[in-house]
Amino acid sequence: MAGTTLVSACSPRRAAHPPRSGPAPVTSGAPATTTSPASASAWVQPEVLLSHGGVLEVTLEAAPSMVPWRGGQRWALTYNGKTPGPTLRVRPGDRLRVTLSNRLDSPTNLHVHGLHVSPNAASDNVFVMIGPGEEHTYEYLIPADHPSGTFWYHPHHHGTVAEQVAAGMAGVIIIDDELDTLPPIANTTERIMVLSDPRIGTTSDVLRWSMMGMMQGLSLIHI
Ligand SMILES: [Cu+2]
Repeated sequence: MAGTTLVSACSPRRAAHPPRSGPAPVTSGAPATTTSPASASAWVQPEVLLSHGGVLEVTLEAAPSMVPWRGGQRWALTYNGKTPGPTLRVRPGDRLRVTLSNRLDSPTNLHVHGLHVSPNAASDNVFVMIGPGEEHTYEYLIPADHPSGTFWYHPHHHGTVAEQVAAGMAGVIIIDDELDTLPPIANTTERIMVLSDPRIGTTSDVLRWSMMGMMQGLSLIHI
C-alpha cells in the first residue's frame, strides 16, 4: 500500500511471550511494555498488547487525534489516540477479539492483513461496515499451525480505506511461536518500525487531496 510500510527488525529485549512452560505474562489486553525511546526525540515503540491464556481482548477506538510531530503536533486518524495503533502480539492457537469503536465521521472496519483466518461472519469480514458512533466485535481464531511473523491491521471499508490508512490508521500484529522463546532470539531487543508517509497539517484538511495529488499516488487502491 502507498502511505504505510511495515518493517520489523530484531535487536535486544522484547515484549514477547514466555515459553509455553514458563511463567505467564503479567498482562492481558493491557500494555506489556511501552519501550523507552532509543533517544528522547528519535524512537518510540508502539504500545504492545500480549495475549494471555490463549486470549487477547482489546478495544480499538478509531478517532481523530493530535499526535506528536517533531516539536509539535499534527492531525491524524488514530487507534486509541495513537498512530501506529497498539501492537497486538498473539500465538498460534490463540483467540484474538477486537472491539472496534468508530468515533470517526465516516464508516470504517478492520482487516487483519496476512493472517490465515476465516473471512466470514465476525472474523476477517471486510464487508462489515461500522458507521460513525457504532462498534463491532471481531473474533479471530488463529490456527494452531499458523506461521509466525509480522502482520498488520488497517481499515478496509471500500471508499474510505485510502484516507483512513494514509491518515494513520494502522498497527502491527505479531505472531510468536516457540522459536521466539529460544535464548538467542528471546534475549535480543526488538524494534518495530511502521513507516508511513502522511500529509502533515494541524486539521483534517490534510485529507483533501487535489487531482494532482491523486495522480501522484495519494489515492490508495491496493491495500
Ligand atoms: Cu491489507
